[in-house]
Amino acid sequence: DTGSAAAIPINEVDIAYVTPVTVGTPPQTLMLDLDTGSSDLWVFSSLTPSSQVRGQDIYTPANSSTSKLLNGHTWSIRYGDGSGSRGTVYLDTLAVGGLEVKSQAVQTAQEVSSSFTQEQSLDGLMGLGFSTLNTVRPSSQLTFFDNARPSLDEEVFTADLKYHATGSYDFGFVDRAKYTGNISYTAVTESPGYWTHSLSGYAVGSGAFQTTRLSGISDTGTTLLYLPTAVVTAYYRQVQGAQNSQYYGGYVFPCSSSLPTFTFGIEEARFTIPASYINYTRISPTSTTCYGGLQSSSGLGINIFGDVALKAAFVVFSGTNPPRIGFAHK
Ligand code: 0ZP
Repeated sequence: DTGSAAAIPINEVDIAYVTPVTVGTPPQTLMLDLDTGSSDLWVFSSLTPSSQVRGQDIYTPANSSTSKLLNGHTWSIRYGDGSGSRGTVYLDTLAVGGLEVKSQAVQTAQEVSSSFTQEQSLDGLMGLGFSTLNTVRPSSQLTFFDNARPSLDEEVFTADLKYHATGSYDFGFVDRAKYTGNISYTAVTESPGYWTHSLSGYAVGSGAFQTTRLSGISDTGTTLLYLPTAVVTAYYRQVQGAQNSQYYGGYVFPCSSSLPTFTFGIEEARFTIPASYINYTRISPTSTTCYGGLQSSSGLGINIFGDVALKAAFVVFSGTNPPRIGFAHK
């Protein structure tokens, strides 16, 4: 089996991408953020207090003939950015782009943090990290990918995220039409449950490629690219007026400054992030100060290859044993 579904930016700066997912019988459609940095599938639901719901679509287990309460099970998650949610668990049929899993743990929110309430276009998350990260207690649950795996043509999913446009997630196949040349693979360590791998180095603009192993996680649920301070300072040294602003919580620069590209290595292959992706956004609609798409990872304790990097490539998450990740040009 295979599945293919859209990855739609939720705003004009690609802060996150959502994908239509159907839950239950008859199908209830929700727009979920497919997140390779976590492993919980949770949704706004009829159990979420109405004071915490502001325009999101919800899952109502009572309206699904295939829903079943997973008795005595609860979950609670906190993300890197401080947002969080918690609740109870149902088992139900879930489908993404035509690929169906019959007994998927669907974690129904009984409480969501205010940042979720404020994000109208995000109805929940679908974790695509390794199942070891799943927070359901007392027995942890499998991700959609792990549940679908036995029936997939190939043990893979791919992410084709696009700059200011709709891309796609595919399950069970690698679509030759979505990339050019070869796919460059590198080893993945799945502990503690992220898609952890290394970059073989980097270059700023037309500068020399610096060969150095940078370990981090490929995370579709993180908006920006977070790298070590030394790399980030080397980049912003090339940007007129750039400064690391305590006030804005990261590197900012005059929107009129010209930015270099940023190249990263996956083994022998090189991928270049266009300058436009790194000129992430204006601080406010009328400001002439812009916020960088490349930021320091020092506060996070981990390098994160987020959407700013991932959308520069076609990315293959391969669930083989051992797992690996592949990058191709597109
Ligand atoms: C984000 O990237 C935010 C966006 C965001 C956060 C902070 C500063 C930003 C500056 C400029 C632009 C974006 C920024 C994601 C986000 C997007 C859209 C709507 C949102 C509404 C509410 C909250 C976040 C929204 N967050 C990253 C993150 O936590 C990490 C980060 N922290 C960046 C600081 N900077 N991503 C998680 C998925 C998010 C959760 C998806 C919120 C959207 C909703 C995970 O992918 C991160 C992961 C790994 C961790 C080591 C970073 C994680 O927390 N996993 C949880 C498991 C627990 C491990 C068992």
